[in-house]
Amino acid sequence: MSGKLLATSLLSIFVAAPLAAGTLKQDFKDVQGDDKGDGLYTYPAGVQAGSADLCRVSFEEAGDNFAVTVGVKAFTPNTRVAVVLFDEAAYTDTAREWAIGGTEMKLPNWKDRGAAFILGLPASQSPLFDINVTQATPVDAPTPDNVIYVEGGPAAWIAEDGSRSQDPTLAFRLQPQSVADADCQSYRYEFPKKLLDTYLPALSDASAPLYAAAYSYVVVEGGANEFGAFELGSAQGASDSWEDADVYDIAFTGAETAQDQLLKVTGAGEEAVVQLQSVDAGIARLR
Ligand SMILES: [Ca+2]
Ligand SMILES: [Ca+2]
Repeated sequence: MSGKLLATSLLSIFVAAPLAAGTLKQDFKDVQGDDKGDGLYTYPAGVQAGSADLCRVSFEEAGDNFAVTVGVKAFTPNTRVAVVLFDEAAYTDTAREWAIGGTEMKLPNWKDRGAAFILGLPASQSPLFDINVTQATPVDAPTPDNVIYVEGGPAAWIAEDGSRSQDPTLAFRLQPQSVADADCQSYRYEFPKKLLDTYLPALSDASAPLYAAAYSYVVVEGGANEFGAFELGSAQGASDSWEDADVYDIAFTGAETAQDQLLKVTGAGEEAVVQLQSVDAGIARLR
């Protein structure tokens, strides 16, 4: 066989190869400098500027694994990024579930049809890792970092053996991998899709719609820290009412100004809680 014929044969093999199942790959940019909550929030003392400024949230299927990559302007020990994945049934359900992290937001009800992640630095790089396990808080259910939550209230997560657990010592821990990124400090969190076969079958079903929400907040040692997120007070530019979302930045909001509007709470009581409702209002459709 001549070299030219061989090259042609190889080319035809590549052209004829069918697309492999599970090729989801989505990369969402977030504008920088919008880490101001409803437009007025500033960071508590001691927290580096940009610690909650999202600049990227990416999702990728990698064979039997799924990877979430988050980029933050300054990824510090105070940084926490919550990412929630959920299916069509959750998206269309009018009921809402409390978001993970005590952020005073509600999301489409992802219980038994979704999963949430609280993402931070690797344990070895953060003195605040698992602060909501080790620090006394008003809640009876701690919220460990870099785990996969399958229930928000009370919090429960995937254990090493794939079962549902409320024991932080048994949690399956995501291992953050630093990713080179010119825009921001990024980490990739990869896990086997089969871990979510029970709670989010849509993850492994290439034909099933899949949705995501992502938002950032900060944790601090001691002080006004409730349910995980730093409780914003008037000194931080918030009105200090309980329904203020303790969220600095949010992804998937469409136009830049839409974020302020989404996080600006009016009214009173349950109805005043920030609710992520639909695509481009804090939610992205991944497929
Ligand atoms: Ca941002
Ligand atoms: Ca944003």
